[in-house]
Amino acid sequence: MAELGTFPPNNGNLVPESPRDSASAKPLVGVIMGSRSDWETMQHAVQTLVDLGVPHEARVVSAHRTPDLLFDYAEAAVGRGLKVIIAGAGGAAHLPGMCAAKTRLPVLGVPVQSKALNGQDSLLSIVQMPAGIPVGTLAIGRAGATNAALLAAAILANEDAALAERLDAFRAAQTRKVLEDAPLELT
Ligand code: RP5
Repeated sequence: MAELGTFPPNNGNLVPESPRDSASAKPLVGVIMGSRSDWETMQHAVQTLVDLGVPHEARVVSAHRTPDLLFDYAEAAVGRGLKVIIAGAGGAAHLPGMCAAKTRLPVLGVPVQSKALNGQDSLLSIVQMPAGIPVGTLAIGRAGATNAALLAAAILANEDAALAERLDAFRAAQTRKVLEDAPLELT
């Protein structure tokens, strides 16, 4: 299992090490975030991808502090074989939108919970895209990061029967756990 507590292991690239993914698996999902400080949130996206055996990479790419790197990353994404990009950022969260402006890949935006405005700034920065350049915007914080990974897996599962089975199994296990933890007696 990859060590997910700190970022970044392996010089900025988090290599998947679940039983289903070899360390050399070509990444299908790119997880990018505006700052190392976003890792606390974005590790939940990465953990979910690890759990589902989805080959991925994780990198810090900032729309404001490393704009050229962002353009290079987004422009190269299709050619590198990525299928989905998950972009998390907080505050003036322009990373998902600018990434989407430079690639036709589906971009899923995760608003990181900011200290100043609790993530409402992040959410509105990401969600209010002009028609023509879509970003699929998730919830603020951990739930959004987890769901971005599940959504990325669902997109990939359309063309990957084994992943579809793992996703179905995850959902069934989740349902079972909720029912076992809080059985409801109907009278
Ligand atoms: C954004 O600014 C990042 O996505 C992060 O959420 C926020 C604060 O960054 P740091 O000052 O913690 O590096 O670009």
